[in-house]
Amino acid sequence: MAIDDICRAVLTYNKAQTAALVQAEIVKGTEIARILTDGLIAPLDEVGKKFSSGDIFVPEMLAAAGAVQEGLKYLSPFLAQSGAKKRGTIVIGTVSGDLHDIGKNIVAMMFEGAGFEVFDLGINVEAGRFVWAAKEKEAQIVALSALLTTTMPSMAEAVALVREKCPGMKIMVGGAPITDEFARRIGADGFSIDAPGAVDMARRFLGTVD
Ligand code: B12
Repeated sequence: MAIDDICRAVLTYNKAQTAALVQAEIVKGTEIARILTDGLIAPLDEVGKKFSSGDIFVPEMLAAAGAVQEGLKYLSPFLAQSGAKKRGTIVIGTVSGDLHDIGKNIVAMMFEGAGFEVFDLGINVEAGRFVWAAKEKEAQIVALSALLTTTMPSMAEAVALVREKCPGMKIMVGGAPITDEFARRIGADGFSIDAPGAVDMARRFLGTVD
């Protein structure tokens, strides 16, 4: 099973093998979403569990992330491929104190693929930078990512500041610890559990549902 082989390559921190197997699946015509979800994201969940149980540590987590990023390089042209008309502008970033960016990058690529112009502020983004970028780029949507329970307060702070300084801005949030209930509590307009859901929500926000 070739998809399982990709998982194994990630779980043995083998960048070159992950890249080669992802390329082979693309050539075979395997659905891109399947390579992404079952081949690259699934093993990261496994890595998270092993980290929680103390079987692995930060260096292994970093090595697995490196392998996934290597595989993603080959998927990104497909995810970001767009024949679609320009739909609007989105500023995205991982909130202050948080260095996780794999999920945020996937969301950003899929926004691009759906025809949005995307300004990615990267990781560890202070609340004020979201406000600055949203105004500078005349964005309609600000999208915030957080992967740590300890950075959820930074997300709340960023939502509050964007709300105050950018009236009318649509704000969406996501990341593993984020829930619908939390999103509502901090005053965001929406939450999605994954990247395709984020794209649907952005389309709904701008009234550009096909
Ligand atoms: C890889 C990884 C790392 C890598 C990150 C590399 C990188 N470039 O991103 C490194 C090694 C750097 C790392 C560091 C740390 N990590 Co870490 N990490 C992970 C791991 C294994 C995978 C994360 C990931 O990429 N998942 C895959 C992506 C695709 O999923 P995702 O990010 O959730 O994104 C999807 C959705 O959430 C959604 N989404 C994401 N963003 C957005 C945004 C919007 C707007 C929307 C709508 C949707 C959306 O769409 C995405 C695609 O479908 C997770 C475990 C896990 N299962 O999550 C732990 C995990 C998040 N890390 C954890 C911890 C503890 C840490 C450290 C504190 C460890 C330490 N002691 O130093 C540091 C913190 C560093 C920091 N300040 O940020 C814990 C967090 C626990 C908690 N209570 O918060 C986890 C859960 C592991 C665990 N089980 O304990 N980590």
